[in-house]
Amino acid sequence: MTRVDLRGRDLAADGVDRDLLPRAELDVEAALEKVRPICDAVHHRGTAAVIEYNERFDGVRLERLRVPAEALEKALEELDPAVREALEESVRRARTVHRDQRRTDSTVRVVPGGTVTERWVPVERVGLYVPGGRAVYPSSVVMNVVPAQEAGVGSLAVASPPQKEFGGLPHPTILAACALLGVDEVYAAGGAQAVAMFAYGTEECRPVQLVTGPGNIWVAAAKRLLKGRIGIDSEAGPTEIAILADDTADARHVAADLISQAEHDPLAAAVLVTPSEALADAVDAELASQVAATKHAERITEALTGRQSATVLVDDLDQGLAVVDAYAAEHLEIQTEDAASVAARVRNAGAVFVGPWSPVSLGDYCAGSNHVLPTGGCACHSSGLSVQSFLRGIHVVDYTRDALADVARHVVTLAEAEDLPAHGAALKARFDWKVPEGK
Ligand code: HSO
Ligand code: ZN
Repeated sequence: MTRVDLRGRDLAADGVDRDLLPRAELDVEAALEKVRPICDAVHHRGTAAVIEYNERFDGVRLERLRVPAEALEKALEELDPAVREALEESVRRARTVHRDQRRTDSTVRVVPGGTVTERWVPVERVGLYVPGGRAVYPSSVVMNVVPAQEAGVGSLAVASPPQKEFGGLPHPTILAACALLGVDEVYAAGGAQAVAMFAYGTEECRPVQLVTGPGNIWVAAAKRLLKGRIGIDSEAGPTEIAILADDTADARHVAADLISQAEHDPLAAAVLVTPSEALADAVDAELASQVAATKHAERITEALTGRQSATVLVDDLDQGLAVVDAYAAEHLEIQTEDAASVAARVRNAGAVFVGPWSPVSLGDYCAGSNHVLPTGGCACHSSGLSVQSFLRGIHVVDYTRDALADVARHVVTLAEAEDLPAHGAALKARFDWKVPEGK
């Protein structure tokens, strides 16, 4: 991998210039104009427009988009038993973690007679987009559906592109994962038209309030365009792995883990941050031999040699932490001495994987953690998908007459200070147009 040498810089004092760090760029903005007419067409012409765009982009003309129940059942029956067992384990662990994230309503007594309750209410209906093509990830169905279900979302629909080789249905493994999770509303619809179908609703599909799930640049653009009308999770960009490692790390493991995420996409980012030049050399040597033996060597090589991937040399772990914090990786592995205390100092990452026995691949499938995580540096302000992503907190305000009388003069004063006297009048009207003195 390319080397970026940051040794000798006072990063703690100067801060880390993000431009020094490698990163892929995805121009979602440029895709917006192409996606706008697709969304408008679905808005105005419903299912017919989705069918036309499916035909144009996926080469399949369908009569109906809704996948019949029998097709879902059949896909589950025909699923490889080992894959079914693995998915069931993945679901079990994800449920264990996500069930624990559920919030309970809480009431705070602000003053005698005045309470504010925070009520957590699930989003009523959610649309989950599941990509087709190169990325057929039943594990992502698990990672989106489990938190939604644990949050108590009442209605969940899935859309995934129609596949020519499967008679116009979405990929059978995706259908099987939906069936396994008890999701029975699945549509053969892909790209921007699927997101628009969810947002506006069609004759077949009721509109949803929230769309989650990864997708290509067109899906990301449609989500950005329709945000506001619908809520969205983050716009998923190409996968990233950063590894902070010292010379206690095993170069074979470090290389294997960098390769594991590079396998997703030629634009995937793999970044090694280390104070050890010897480790950096050993990892490069390992990459050279391991990549050649992988099934997807071509795209892995492209990802590892792309400008988004690099080895960053630092003076020590303190400087290394400043770098990984500035990078804010989707996945961050800590492979150092006393990894748990180093990990405890990380501020920015989508998920942190501690020590030699917690590789990112574990988190992708079976750790119990969620693998839908912020990319592109968004981990400095956003979290991965969780039960919380599917809930809204509603403040319920309940004051008695006396409690209102006590604070009325402050409300009136602030309203006047903002030149909004009608706000104050709403209180005065309750007290014969006088401002109560309060206690
Ligand atoms: N690493 C991907 C998730 C995934 N990996 C799905 C395998 N399948 C983004 O976190
Ligand atoms: Zn992965």
